[in-house]
Amino acid sequence: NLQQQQYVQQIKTLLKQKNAVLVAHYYTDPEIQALAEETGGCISDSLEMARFGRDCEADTLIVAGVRFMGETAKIISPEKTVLMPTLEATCSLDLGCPVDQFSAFCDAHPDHTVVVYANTSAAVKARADWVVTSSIALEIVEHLDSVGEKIIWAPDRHLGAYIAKQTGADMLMWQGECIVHDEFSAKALIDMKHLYPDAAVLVHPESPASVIALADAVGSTTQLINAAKTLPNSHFIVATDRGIFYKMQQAAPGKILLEAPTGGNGATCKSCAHCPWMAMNGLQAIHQSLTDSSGHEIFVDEATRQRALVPLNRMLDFSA
Ligand code: CIZ
Ligand code: SF4
Repeated sequence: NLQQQQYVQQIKTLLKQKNAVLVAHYYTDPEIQALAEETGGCISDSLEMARFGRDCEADTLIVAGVRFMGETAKIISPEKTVLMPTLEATCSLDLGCPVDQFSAFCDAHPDHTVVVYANTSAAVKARADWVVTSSIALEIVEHLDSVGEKIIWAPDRHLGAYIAKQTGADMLMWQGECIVHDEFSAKALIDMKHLYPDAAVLVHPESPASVIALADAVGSTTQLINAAKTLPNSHFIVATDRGIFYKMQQAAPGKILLEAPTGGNGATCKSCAHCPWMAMNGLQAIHQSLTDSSGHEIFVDEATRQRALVPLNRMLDFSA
């Protein structure tokens, strides 16, 4: 509509004026991803968002995603101003892993290497030996296992269980979950597969093991987009946030993309395959962050930043 178009035009002007760039996650709404694309920003997973933010020339990063993504950007690019459309956009994995409890858990198992998912606060990262994202978790845990390390894994229990199964690594699990992926239902998915017998099932490993067991491809957002590009099927049933359809459809034009079913129906599912915090990244909020940055800027205290940078750089160097 007209108001949306006005926001888009004004945001484009403001991005130029402030030498700012829009860095958007695959799970944000399609108009946000389209704007990132049109303005030379980036649309990606959390690992690539961080890398893009570090390597681009902009003075200011507008991180359209959830809070841990803004913090990660600030940790590795302290000289840049990092703004978020809203600082209220959090993540159930981050919320479910408070640093005090997590530190006590680590202290109780001092002989373990601490591996945390990127979906955590800066303070939790500061307590870790390694940070991983879902696109690189398997390789890093495989490596740690091969050199005989015992692992504390936090916070996503489904992703942790999947990696433990794939690698055979010794992993002590924190019991967190993503409210979006945790809702996908194996029972409903089996029914749906009967309706679309030729569809390939693409599953993000934050989903329950029973859903992963039905997958033709399991992987991070980037890996699932690649699977849609490569697999010959005409239909895909996709068990991750539906925001991914924007890029997946570009990568696999002409293919039919279907949302995997959640346990509830439209009236009872909690997140209905779209993260409520990702959904807070609207055009109006982006516009506001560019016109008045107060209440939009990410700060990480310097001692925490320096400690969190070590395990983050380990991941970036490992994946380089
Ligand atoms: O579920 C998320 O928040 C994901 C997949 C983040 C990421 O690594 O891109
Ligand atoms: Fe967190 Fe899940 Fe939302 Fe990703 S989709 S930000 S893991 S709650």
